[in-house]
Amino acid sequence: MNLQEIATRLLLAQQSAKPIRQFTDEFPSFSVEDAYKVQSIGLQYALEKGEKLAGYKMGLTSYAKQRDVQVFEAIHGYVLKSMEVAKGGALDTTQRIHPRVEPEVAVVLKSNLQGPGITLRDVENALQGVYPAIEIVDSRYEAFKFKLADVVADNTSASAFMVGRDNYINRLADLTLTGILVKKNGEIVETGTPAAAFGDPLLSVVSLINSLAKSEQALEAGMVVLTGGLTNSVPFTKGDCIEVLWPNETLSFQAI
Ligand code: OOG
Ligand code: MG
Repeated sequence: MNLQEIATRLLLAQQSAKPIRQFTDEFPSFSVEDAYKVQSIGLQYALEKGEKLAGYKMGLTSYAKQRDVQVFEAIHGYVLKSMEVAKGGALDTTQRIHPRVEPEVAVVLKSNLQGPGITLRDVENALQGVYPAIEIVDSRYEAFKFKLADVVADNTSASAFMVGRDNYINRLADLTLTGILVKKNGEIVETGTPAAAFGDPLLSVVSLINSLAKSEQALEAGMVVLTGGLTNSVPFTKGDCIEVLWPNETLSFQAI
């Protein structure tokens, strides 16, 4: 089992929008540690092509998401600048295999934080912004089926994201129980609240920073952190209009 080869196969699946078999079937010894190495090889490939790191994402931080994909552990991946979609923009489905959308909270810091030992208080003191966000996930595996190591190697299914503008930094007490609606073609298909992510999405940031510390990486000021899907993810196809409604802001896109 060659980790470079696994990274290359995942990249080809993404570029051709053709799904592949999960690696844990082929290589039963493929571990989560190997998978994070594959993920960083993938990031290296992207940076060599001139892509820029926009930040990180946490995954499977809510019970809804864990139950959805039957993987019961939080994971993390990276997001690139090229993955960002403008509010109200178009999302190209032809470049994707079986995209799904999920409502999330995005967090940005004003100063770098490096673990280990970072606490919730450290994150609160370093906050620049806490925003409504959307993530589009697109597993590179057939039938959206994977085990923990597979999904980590696949950069936690990262595909695209959108960040809103309504900053909750001075309303953090309101954030966790704020109601969110996900609409597909005008119909409500999911409802959720930020508390679904670890009880408080800021705890997801704490977890990310302490995980990044294992490879001596810091969360840098200005980077975006997607803190994890708050509901089941919602599949969509060409022609669908997706809207995520927060009290003061709606994030939407048109799938083309
Ligand atoms: C795995 C990625 C999970 C989240 O927010 O929980 C994730 C997947 O569902 O494909 O991004
Ligand atoms: Mg997500």
